[in-house]
Formats: sequence, structure tokens, C-alpha cells
Amino acid sequence: MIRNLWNDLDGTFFPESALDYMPADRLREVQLQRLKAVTALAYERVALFRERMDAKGVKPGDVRTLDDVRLLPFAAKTDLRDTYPYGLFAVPMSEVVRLHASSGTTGKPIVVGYTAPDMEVWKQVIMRTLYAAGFSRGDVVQNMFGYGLFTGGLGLHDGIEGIGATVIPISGGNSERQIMVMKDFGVTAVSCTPSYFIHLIEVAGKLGIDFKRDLKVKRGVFGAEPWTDQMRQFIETASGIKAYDIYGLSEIIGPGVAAECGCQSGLHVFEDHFLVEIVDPKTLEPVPEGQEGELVITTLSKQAMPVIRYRTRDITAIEARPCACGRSIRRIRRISRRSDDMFIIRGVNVFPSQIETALLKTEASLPHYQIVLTRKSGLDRMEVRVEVTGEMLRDRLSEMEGLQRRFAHSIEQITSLHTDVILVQPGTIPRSEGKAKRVLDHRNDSV
Ligand code: DLL
Repeated sequence: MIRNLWNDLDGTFFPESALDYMPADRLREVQLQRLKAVTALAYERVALFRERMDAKGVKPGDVRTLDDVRLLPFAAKTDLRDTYPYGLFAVPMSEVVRLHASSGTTGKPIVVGYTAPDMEVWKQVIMRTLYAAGFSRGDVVQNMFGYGLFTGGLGLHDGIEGIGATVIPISGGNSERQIMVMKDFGVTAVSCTPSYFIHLIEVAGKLGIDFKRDLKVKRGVFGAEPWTDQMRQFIETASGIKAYDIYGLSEIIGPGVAAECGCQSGLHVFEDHFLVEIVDPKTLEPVPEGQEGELVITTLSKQAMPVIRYRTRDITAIEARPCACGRSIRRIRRISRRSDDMFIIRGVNVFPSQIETALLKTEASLPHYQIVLTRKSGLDRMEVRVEVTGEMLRDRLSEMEGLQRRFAHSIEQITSLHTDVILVQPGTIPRSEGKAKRVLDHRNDSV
């Protein structure tokens, strides 16, 4: 049963990008067949899904149509945290060939795993992503997504090789060197977070390098954080490249869930592998087609970690009108925001609760803090303002620098991000009657 889950459509072989053009009724058939299989797999192998389905009185056999996905219980990031590290795995570790991790809501990361066939699916969806953005054999691709536990770098990597392009596995950081490599290696395409690319445009300028005149870069895929149409316009005008939006999340696969085509009017979801629903984040009921809501995804072919009805917290809408490119797989609109308080800085997902955990580990902090996000020359900065006891400010001024350092270190340990910490008087952070406003995001105040 498991083997039939991927790229084996009743014996019909579709070369990967042809799957984007599969007739809609055939696509729905494939989805239904896979939905039934994945529901059975999750029920048989994953205690959390079985217990939740039993509690709702639903059996895998109750899934007879695609709409029956609504009978199934939801899953959320907290489920990965609560079953840390491997509790949602549906296969023994001997079948898991890769692990990645992403931020959880507190100090511990969430862990995701892949079997060898999962890796093959991942490579294929990335190849489809790259084809959609016009990448091809002959391109020299500078992959500046982080390599390591983050899914961005290594996720893109295999797909870039898969289409026969040349990958430069440079990862992020060291911006001057990035520009040097871009120039000297004749780079024609790039991949990174949009904010990092904006920063690189600025760095190039300082080095006296003009993107349009001195570099060969023609296109790029950007994602892992929300970015606006204005940011895209800025990137395209300042660097002369075409900038495509790509979307994904670790819990589902990593990058490779949805991607823009040349029309740049919404992201095509690789629907043969991912079943999408849009629900009202409050009632969890489906919203009418075309209306905004929270994206919920069911993996249709993942073996190591199948996920049923995952609440992504990302707000979007399904664009049902056919796309001019001819792809039959439907599109979602660009993700504008989230329905929870997670924010993404330099590609790293951060929850205010992580900052809180870090702060409260250190003596003398009061549970009043605010996170201020700004953007300068395309680089995101995080400043944490935290109230400390009056006694600390009154009697132990000499210790303040050390305290600031300890706070910053503690935050860095949990988030891996450098932070500026400002200690403030008790009562300085505005109190709110309802939900505390923990994050002041000023990043889009300018580009
Ligand atoms: O960011 C995977 C990825 C890597 C996607 C490279 C694209 C490119 P996570 O770290 O688990 O995985 O973060 C997932 O990032 O739920 C969204 O909130 C946000 N996100 C990802 N892509 C986009 C995008 C990777 N294109 C979370 N636009 C998701 C807006 C995005 N938000």
C-alpha cells in the first residue's frame, strides 16, 4: 500500500512537471485514492491520529469522497511538540533517511523525518517549483537558503540538481562573498529569503557592483517568510531579475508545497501530494471558495510523517479560476499573514513564547517584554525590551551590561538569533486590557 502512494498513478507514469497539467478529474481521483491510503496509514501507525479519530468515532473507511476529509480531526504544531521528537513518525527509524527541524512554540524544536521515497517526492516537487519559475539545465544556481536542520537549503538542493542545473550550496550569510561568487561563478539564478536578497542588492551597490550591468542573474525563487508585492517590485526593479514566490513548511515537507509560475498570480499547489482546505480560523468551518481563511493541509504521499489536516496558521485563499499558464493544479494567493503570533526573521521562525521562556530563565526579569522588529537595508533586526526589577536598576547598575548579555545569550540559545536587549524600568512596557501586544513589527514601514 505504501509503495503505491507516490508517482505511481495506476501504472501511468507522468514525468514530474506533466503532473501540473493533469486533467482535473484525474487529479481528484488520484487525491482520493491517496487520501484513503494516507488516512489508513496514519490510523494504523500513529497513536495520536488513531486516538483522535477514535474520539470522533471516525474510521479510515469513512473517507469515501474528498469532502470526507472534513470528518477527520485537525493537527497542529503543538502536536509535534507534544510528541517530540518522533511521536508522529509512521515508520521505524530504520526507514528514515533524513531528519530536519524547525522552531516549536517553546524552547524545543519540532522534528520531521523522511523516508527514501519521501526524499524522491521532495525532489520532484522542487523540480516542479523550479520549472514553474523558468529554471532549467544550464542555470548556475546560488542556493542561499540555510543548509542544516532548516529545510530550505537541502530541500532546494536536490531539486536544483534534479533539473540538471548547477547548484552552488553556499547557504546564507557572508554577503560580500555571496556577491563575489555571484559575479565570478557566472550565477544565473538564486534562491533565498526575499529580505536577504534585498540586503544583497544593497551590499552589491556598496561594492560598486550593478546587478543589471555586472551580473548574469536572471531569476530567483524566494520564500520562507511573508513578502509583499512592493518588495517584489523593489527586487525586480533594483536587480533586473524575475522574482518568484515559493511556499512550504517543515511539517508538510519543507519548500515545495506551492510555487508561482511565469504568470506570478498566485502559487500553484502540488495537489497530487498535498490536499488543501481553507477554513475559518475561529470556527474551523470551510469558507466559501475564493474567500480568505487559514490554510489546512493533508499530506497525500508522505510515508515517514503523514500529517492529516495540519493547521498551517497561514492566511490565504484558493484561486479557483484557471491560470493562463495552463496548469490544472489550483493556486493559493500569496500568504499575507498568520493567524497566530509567530513571526519570521531572517528566515527563522520565532514565537514570542520562545523569547519569554528565554527571558524568564534569567533572574531579575519581569514578565513584561516587547519585541520590536525593524528592517534596515533589507536586513531584519530584532530588539527585545524587557522590564527588570526596580532593585536591579537602582542598586546594581554595574551588573546591567552582564544581564543584557545573559538575556541576549539565552535568546540566542533558543532561537539562534542575535538580539539587541534593552532593559527598561518596571511599568514602561504598555499594558493591554486584552491580549498583550508582544510584537511591534515595523519592517514594512519602508521596503
Ligand atoms: O520556511 C520552508 C521554506 C523554505 C519555504 C524555503 C520556502 C522556501 P518553516 O521554517 O517550517 O519552513 O516555516 C514555515 O514560513 O508556515 C509560513 O508562515 C512561512 N512561509 C514560508 N514560505 C512563505 C512564503 C520553511 N512564500 C512558515 N510566503 C510557513 C509567506 C511563507 N510565508
